[in-house]
Amino acid sequence: MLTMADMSGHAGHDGHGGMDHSQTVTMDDSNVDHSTMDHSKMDHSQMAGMPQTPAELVKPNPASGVYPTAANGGKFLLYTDLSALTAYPEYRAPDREIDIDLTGMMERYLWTLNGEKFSDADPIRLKLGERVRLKMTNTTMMNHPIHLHGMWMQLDVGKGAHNPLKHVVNVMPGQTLYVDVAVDALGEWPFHCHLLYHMHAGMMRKIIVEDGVKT
Ligand SMILES: [Cu+2]
Repeated sequence: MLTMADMSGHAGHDGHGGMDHSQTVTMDDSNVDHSTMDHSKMDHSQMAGMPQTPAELVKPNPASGVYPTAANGGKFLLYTDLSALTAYPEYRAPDREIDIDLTGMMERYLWTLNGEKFSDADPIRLKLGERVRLKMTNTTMMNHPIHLHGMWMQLDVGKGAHNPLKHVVNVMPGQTLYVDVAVDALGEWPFHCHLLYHMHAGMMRKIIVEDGVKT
């Protein structure tokens, strides 16, 4: 995998070429709610007050105005269709949560995290051995495929230890997703939007994993 040092020369490479993603997840049809696929009948006014479970959050936000559908009566696949083949061995509640808003604007072509571009922002510091939950909220009107190097993101789709392990999690407009990271790799790791023109504009952070007692 690429470290921060590698990224300086090869920013476009995703660094996971040797991994076999097909072994990581399997398709699971059992949790799909087909009733939601006909979004024309959705009552948006009632959705605001509904509890938002992880599985519900993974569905596109109808209020975003960007709601993908499948052609010819097909099914648009969602992250809730993914399950890990084997249960994650040390699944537990996270030690802490970090808010990461995906921010920016098309008009001035600014793309940032929490309103700050990479060159202005402090690194995100994690402790080896802790388990961190990232709350990623896309405040923009574009998709952002968020990529973490060095460690898995366990996307919360409501399946606990069978939540899928991901290198890249696409966050749709108006959507909030939660991913858990078992912090198990010392070093400096890039965390960025995988639309590279967004990354170059500043939608990126350095994540530093330090040894020591977890906080
Ligand atoms: Cu982006």
